[in-house]
Amino acid sequence: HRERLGEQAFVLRGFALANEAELLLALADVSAAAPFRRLVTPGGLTMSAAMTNCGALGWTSDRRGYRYASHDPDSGQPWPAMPVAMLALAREAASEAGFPGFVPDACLINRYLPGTRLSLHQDRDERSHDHPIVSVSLGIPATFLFGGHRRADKAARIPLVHGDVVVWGGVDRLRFHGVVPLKPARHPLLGEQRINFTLRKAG
Ligand code: MD5
Ligand code: FE
Repeated sequence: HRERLGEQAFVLRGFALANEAELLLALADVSAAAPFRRLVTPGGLTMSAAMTNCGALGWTSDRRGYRYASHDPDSGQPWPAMPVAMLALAREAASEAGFPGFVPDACLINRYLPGTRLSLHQDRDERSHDHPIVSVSLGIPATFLFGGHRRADKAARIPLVHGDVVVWGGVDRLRFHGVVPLKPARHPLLGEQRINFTLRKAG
C-alpha cells in the first residue's frame, strides 16, 4: 500500500482514515484556540492558504521573515498542545516509510478553499533537515506538485484525497513542491475545504 514518489518519499493512501473522527475533533479544538489566519510573506504578499499550528513550535511569517515560534503571535499564548492522535499518526506513518522513531514538535495546519494555491517552495526553516515531514490531507481533493531540487525542475502532479498521508525524508526532504489551485468541490464532513497538516521536527 506504499506508493513511491521518490527514493525516500511515499504516499500512504487512506492511512489517516482509521483515525478520521479523532483527527477532526483535534483540528476543531486547535482552530478554536488558535484560529486560522492568512500570513504575510517577507515580500509583503498575503498567502493564499490560511494557517494555524499546534505543538511546541509553530511556523509563522511576517514582514520580518519566516520562522518557528513557541507562541501564537496573534494571541500571545503558546500554540495549543499537539493532540496525541496527530503525534501517533505521524510516528506510525513515518515508520511505514522507513523513518522509525519520529517525534515531531511542530504541526502546521493549512486550510485551502476552492482557488487556494501554494506556490513552489522548499521547506528549509527547520533546524535540521535530517528528519522527515509527514503530511495529512483531509477534505476536498488537491493536486500536489512534486518537483526536483531546482525550482525550474519539472514537477510531477500527484492527486491527494481525504485520508492520504505523504512522508518525505532523506534525499527527498528538500524538493520543491506546491499545490495547484483547488477546484470547487464539497466533502461530506469538511464542506468546501481542504485541510492539510504537516508534522515536523522543527527545533
Ligand atoms: C500542503 N504543505 O499540501 C503541503 C503539504 C507546507 C506545505 O508544503 O509547507 O506547509 S507538505 C509537502 C512537503 C513537505 C516537505 C517536502 C516535500 C513536500 N517535498 O519534498 O515534496 O499544504
Ligand atoms: Fe512545504
